[in-house]
Amino acid sequence: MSYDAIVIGAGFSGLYMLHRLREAGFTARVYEAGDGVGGVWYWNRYPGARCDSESIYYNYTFSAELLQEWTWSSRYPEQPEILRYLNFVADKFDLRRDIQFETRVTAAHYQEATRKWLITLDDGTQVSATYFISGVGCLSAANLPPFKGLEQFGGEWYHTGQWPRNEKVDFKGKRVGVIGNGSSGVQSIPVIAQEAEHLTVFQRTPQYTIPARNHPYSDEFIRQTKESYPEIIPQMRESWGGFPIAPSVRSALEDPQDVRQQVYEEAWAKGGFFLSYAYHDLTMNEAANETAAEFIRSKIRETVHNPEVAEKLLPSYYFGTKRPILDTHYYETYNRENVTLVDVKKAPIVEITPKGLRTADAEYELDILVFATGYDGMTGPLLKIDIRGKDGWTLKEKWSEGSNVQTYLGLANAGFPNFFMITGPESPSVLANMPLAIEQHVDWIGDCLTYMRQNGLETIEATPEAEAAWSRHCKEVADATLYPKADSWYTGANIAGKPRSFLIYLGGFGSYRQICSDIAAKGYEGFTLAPSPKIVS
Ligand code: NA7
Repeated sequence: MSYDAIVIGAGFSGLYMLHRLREAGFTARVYEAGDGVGGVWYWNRYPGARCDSESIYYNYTFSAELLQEWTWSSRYPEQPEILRYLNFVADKFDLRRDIQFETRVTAAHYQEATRKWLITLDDGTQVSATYFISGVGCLSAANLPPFKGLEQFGGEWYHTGQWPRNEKVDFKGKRVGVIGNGSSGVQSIPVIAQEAEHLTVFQRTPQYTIPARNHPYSDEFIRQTKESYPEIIPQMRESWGGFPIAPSVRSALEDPQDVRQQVYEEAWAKGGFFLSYAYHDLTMNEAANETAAEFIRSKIRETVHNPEVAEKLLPSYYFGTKRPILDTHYYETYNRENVTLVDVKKAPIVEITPKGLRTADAEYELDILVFATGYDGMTGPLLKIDIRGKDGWTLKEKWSEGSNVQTYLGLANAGFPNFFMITGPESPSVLANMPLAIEQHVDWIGDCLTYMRQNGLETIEATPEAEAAWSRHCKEVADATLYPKADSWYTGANIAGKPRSFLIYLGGFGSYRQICSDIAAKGYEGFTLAPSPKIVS
């Protein structure tokens, strides 16, 4: 079989890409590993999993009708509701007929003779396409650290990002261990603690988390929001992060201590990401950062009754330089009698035993072990697939060369014609409102393919020079901030042996959008576009 385009993944990216391709008259096929749509929202079914972008902004915006038809229940809905939304979208736009479920793409090789991509599926079938588009997401390659002895564990174990689909994990009466306290750990720990007989949290690095202050939306609020979308959406598109929130223009160091305290108290009371937006220089200036960091530490000391436990929970990295976390009663959970916090930086995990887990100084008996250990972010999902461009060059080889991963705009790669990445490395992706970032890439790709068809062009490929310049720009922007100093999945530092490079464009979503539009308007500057030989001859 041959298609105009093959897309991997039926999450937010793949669903809209399919719709956009079909609307433009291209033939397209989506391959999806799961047995349903949803992507990250299909796989992340762990207890407490919820969105931490405010739901009224966590939408596709391409269809005014869809915006009016769908109604979110609360500020931060749980995973099942977001999955229902994506199923609603798939039904509304009749997307399923072009999606092949329970199918993984194992390889994608560019054939220079035919200028087609040859795609291999996990059942051995091969299909081809002119365009190969990745919608694999940024956080779909689960990181299961290679702890010694996992195979001998006598209990049940789960990774938060590969949670069982058809059975409820029953924590009642069980001794549960959770390794990891990023967003997934922080969301699941309070929920598991309520059910388990005992919960032991194995924490390596304390994190800053801010109350989500989730609440149901009133009918009136929903009515007003739906009415205001025509004004809100342009603001979102032009903003730094894809939300209609104007960042502060003030430095944290401009305000006297009492005023700053008030600003932080108000942001804390609102919950969500307001604290990150409280001053413009929190992720730029160490002293400014410390004011916010110390404010959160004071909240931890206030909330957690046992001072020794509170002390273990105090973070020391620069606030905001790892993905900010929102919680519902996270710190309060450590006041429960049935919860123990173990510092595995001080006494590292040595092995998983048949009965539980052994650290350097103690042994813990466990019935269930939950790995909230995160992901090989940004590049991991793509590198799980054997992707080869011109001359058989693999993406893995390409991204191992030089001092950092190189892409053009996070959308394309020199050496890999007609291959597009939706929210690839070096795009704003996860530091923007994801559905919006995805839509922008999908629209850009859709427009590009239409332009190529209209102009009799067959291949598009980033030039090495444009790519090197973009990567340099990404690095310069990141290096002017505190972000690269943190050991996070943004830098690849969370995966042993992964080359360290800042994998996200920090110049802001609105400016990035403008850059991409300008490049398209200049006839795809920085790309080489070639006509189809049959048109030339
Ligand atoms: P994260 O944020 O990467 O968190 C992973 C957690 O697992 C973090 O606390 C890690 O500690 C911990 N971890 C990882 N490996 C180990 C080992 N070997 N030993 C002990 N602890 C370990 O992943 P999440 O799934 O929570 O969130 C991912 C994104 O999803 C999030 O950023 C949002 O964008 C949504 P560390 O901090 O590395 O010391």
